[in-house]
Amino acid sequence: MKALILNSGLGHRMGVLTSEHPKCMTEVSPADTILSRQLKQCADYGISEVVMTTGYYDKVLVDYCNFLHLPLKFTFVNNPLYDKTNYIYSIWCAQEYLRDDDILLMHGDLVFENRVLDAVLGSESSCMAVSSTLPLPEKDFKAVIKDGRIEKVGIEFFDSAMAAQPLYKLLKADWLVWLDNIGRFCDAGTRQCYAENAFNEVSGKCIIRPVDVQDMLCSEIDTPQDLETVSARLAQVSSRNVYMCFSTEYIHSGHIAIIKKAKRLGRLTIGVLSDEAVASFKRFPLMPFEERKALVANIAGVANVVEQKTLSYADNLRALKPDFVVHGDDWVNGFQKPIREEVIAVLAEYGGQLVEYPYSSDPKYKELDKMHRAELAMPDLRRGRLRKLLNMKGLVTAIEAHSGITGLIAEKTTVLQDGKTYQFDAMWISSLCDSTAKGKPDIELVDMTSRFRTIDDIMEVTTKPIIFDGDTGGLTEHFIYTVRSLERMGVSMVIIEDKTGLKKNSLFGTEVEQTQDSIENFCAKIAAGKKAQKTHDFMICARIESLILERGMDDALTRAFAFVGAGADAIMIHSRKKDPAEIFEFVQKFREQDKVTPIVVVPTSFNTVTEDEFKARGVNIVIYANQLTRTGFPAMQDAARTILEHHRAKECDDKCMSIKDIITLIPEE
Ligand code: SPV
Ligand code: MG
Repeated sequence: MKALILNSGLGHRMGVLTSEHPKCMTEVSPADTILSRQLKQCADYGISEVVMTTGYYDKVLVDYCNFLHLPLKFTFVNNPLYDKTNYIYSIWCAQEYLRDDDILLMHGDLVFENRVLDAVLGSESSCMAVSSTLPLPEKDFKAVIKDGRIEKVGIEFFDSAMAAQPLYKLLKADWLVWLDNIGRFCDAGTRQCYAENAFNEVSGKCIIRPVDVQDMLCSEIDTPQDLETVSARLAQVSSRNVYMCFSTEYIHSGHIAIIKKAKRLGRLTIGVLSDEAVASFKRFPLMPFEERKALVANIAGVANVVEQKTLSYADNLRALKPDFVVHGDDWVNGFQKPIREEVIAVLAEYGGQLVEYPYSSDPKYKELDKMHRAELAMPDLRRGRLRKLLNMKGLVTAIEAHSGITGLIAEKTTVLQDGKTYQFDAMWISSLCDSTAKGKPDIELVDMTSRFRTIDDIMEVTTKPIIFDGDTGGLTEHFIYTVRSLERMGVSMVIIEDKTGLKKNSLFGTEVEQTQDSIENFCAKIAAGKKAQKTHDFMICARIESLILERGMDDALTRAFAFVGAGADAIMIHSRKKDPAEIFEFVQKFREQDKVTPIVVVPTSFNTVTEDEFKARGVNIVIYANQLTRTGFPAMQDAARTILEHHRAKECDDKCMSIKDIITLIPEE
């Protein structure tokens, strides 16, 4: 597309302001003249060729354009009869340069804000800027609109008309129809009328649609009074603030493109999501907040960067009161829809506006995302994430997974509530559920090789950190190897319980015979494990069975401090009571002496306590240890029974996921 800017006129109504240069060189802001603004806008919107008609102060104008050093190729065409003809003839003088492309046509005295250019250039058909909200001007252009297109343009039309501005986008086919008629006018000696007179005769073949720019700034400057009004409006437009939110860790061309559009609307502030918000919304950020902030701050056009602590924009919008919020249109549906609705509501509180641009879904962005995901699944990155999450969130949640599919449920289940997204932070590979899935009792019968196989199945399809239920840890000599293997695989934490001999599930409590290990032995096992590990990331958590085995609170606490002394990175305190009192008592007494060692709980029995309450009391990891197994198996038993009862599968159908859903449940990577 080429720009055609008409600058041949005398601009005599401007008085002394045009005594030394053409009107377009009049200053409209401290930084710009009418013309420099137009030219910068052209360059910014990717227009590289400008055809400019000249006349009055021709040389001053040409020198000025070159002096601006913009990435534009100029073709200047002088209208030798500039003082005797109108711009219809200037256009005709330049016609040989105007036949090979679409045209953005503007008068040289027109000042318009970028939103106007967005609307005009965004039009798929030829168009002209009109306003449905401005009163019809007495002496300026009006456009007669019929059947969604412009029938006539002129100062004399008032019926079915709207105020119109000489800013057109003209597709080549339409433009050539108009241009040829301009030629007929000029050849016939009709050179003192508007080019629009030629258009009015051929408007049936040159289809120009109105683009309604309402009360956006789009005005010609004809008089010193116009200059004052337009300059004041321009100052307002330039002081507008724009807000966008970014959660990304890498910048691709799609981000740059939307930033470029956003900054055209005003001074751009970017809200960078906090690590915690990113972790809850997407997945754990590989790059911490400060680095993401620096990345965004250094993008050209970004004036300011602030932290956005939640997915909800509300706090930042109320604090910053931006005139515009910019976003891709991908959030119109889907899980971000409520966030969008809240943005619209908050903007309405003070008269702000949401501007949405089409979302760019280039396949290479998906590829980048996939690579990023793959990185998160790599052992070194996955292993260290549990510690990072603990530091970041204070309280981490984990849900049981015992297979690829339960791993995917743990990985992908998300709930949007009160403008926040919730998902599990980590996965727990329970001995109970791993054994149950294999139809075996939870007595350390499923050997480590088989348990590692389960870890591998889960790791293959997920990225979240893994906490492994290591039962008793086995013999110390064996535990060393287990630690090394788990660490190498990328597991973040192993929890071993202070029992010995034939281990039974803790939820049996004292109903079965269980032997608690001595403090000395168990400390030695912990110390040996800590010595064996190679990285700082891997964590060994000591699980205390004193409350399960009814050995009392003092025993539990004595063990806890001894195990921490032996090197345990965390303590898990277990109970099978419904009442959380003994867990709370333990946490309180432990925290009186140790403020930092993470505490883990498994609230299978004491399941009324919320995560917030646990956090407030000083707990750091909450493990939902068996709920997927306990909900999945009854559903399967019920299906099996239903088929047996009816001797066919029909009655079972309503209980089943559709075949289509099940085959699309797992996307092919
Ligand atoms: C498991 O999930 O295997 C556990 C927790 O060890 S519990 O079943 O509560 O003992
Ligand atoms: Mg277990």
